[in-house]
Amino acid sequence: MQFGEFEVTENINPTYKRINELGLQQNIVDLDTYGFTVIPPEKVGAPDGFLDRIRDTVLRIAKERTGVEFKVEENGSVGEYKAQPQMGNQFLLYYLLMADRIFEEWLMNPALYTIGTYLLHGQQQLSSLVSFVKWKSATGDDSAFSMVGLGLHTDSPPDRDGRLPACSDISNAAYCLTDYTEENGALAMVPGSHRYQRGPNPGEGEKDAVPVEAPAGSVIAWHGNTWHGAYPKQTDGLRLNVTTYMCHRRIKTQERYRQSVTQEMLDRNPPEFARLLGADDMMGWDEKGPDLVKMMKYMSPEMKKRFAKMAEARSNAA
Ligand SMILES: O=C(O)CCC(=O)C(=O)O
Ligand SMILES: [Fe+2]
Repeated sequence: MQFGEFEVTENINPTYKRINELGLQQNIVDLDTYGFTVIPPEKVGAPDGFLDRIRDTVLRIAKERTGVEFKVEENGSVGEYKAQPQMGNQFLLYYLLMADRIFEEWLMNPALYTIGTYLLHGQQQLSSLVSFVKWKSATGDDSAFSMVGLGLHTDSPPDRDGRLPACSDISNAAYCLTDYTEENGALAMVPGSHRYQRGPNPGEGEKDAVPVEAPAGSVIAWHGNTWHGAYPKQTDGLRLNVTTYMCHRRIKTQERYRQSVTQEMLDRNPPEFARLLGADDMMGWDEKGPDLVKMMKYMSPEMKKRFAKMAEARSNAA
């Protein structure tokens, strides 16, 4: 018997092997047990100079969208930035995959891809790729999205009654572009809360939260049901990240990549990229009906096999 080779789990076997090859076993145990993990820079394995390049790119886009020059060691300003939510000491740069090719490179980072594939069983689509640009609040009001305290919340969207599914529908991961310490506004996580199957009530979980400290170049990954928020930024300078939020393909994505990804982007990347961008997803058709040709072109190898078997069974029956 060989783990990683079972026939019935053929769609997840490559992920199982990749976890071992990349040395991510402990991170998987952390995620399953506590609902979050920190992947250190050496396991993130980005190429030399990548961290500086992506940080410079984020700062350039921040300038383009706000009209303000940004430096990591200086506090920022919202400038002319109009996107929601409007807050005094931070903004989110949305829709980054369409803003620069470096984010295509990041999306295919093996550690990031493997963790997302594990949490969403290979069924993930990119929901959003954003950067949180944050600095010290001049007024002391620092909570994300104007929530109280640490701003604890879940990323999985609850149903209208506030309940969450038992499985993970969402995986999220912050690539830290600056050091995360409690004083610098680290993420706050409530260990084990991914199993509660609901979000926190106002104030609930605050005393159980822990700061997730990690040096620049780390990836902090979490299960969509984990209660999390952020500590107030108390030091001068920026806290920067690139946050890659994935959802199960049966859920609506936050950003509209499936509709806007270009054929050129699909052609210059591996088939896994196309599936992350929903190229095999035919939902949302018009009077012409579903685009079956495109779906067949980009569907996973396992699904192709299942389709071939169905076609064979049909021809045998005829
Ligand atoms: O970094 C923060 O302030 C909060 C981040 C967060 O909640 C998220 O990325 O889902
Ligand atoms: Fe969140």
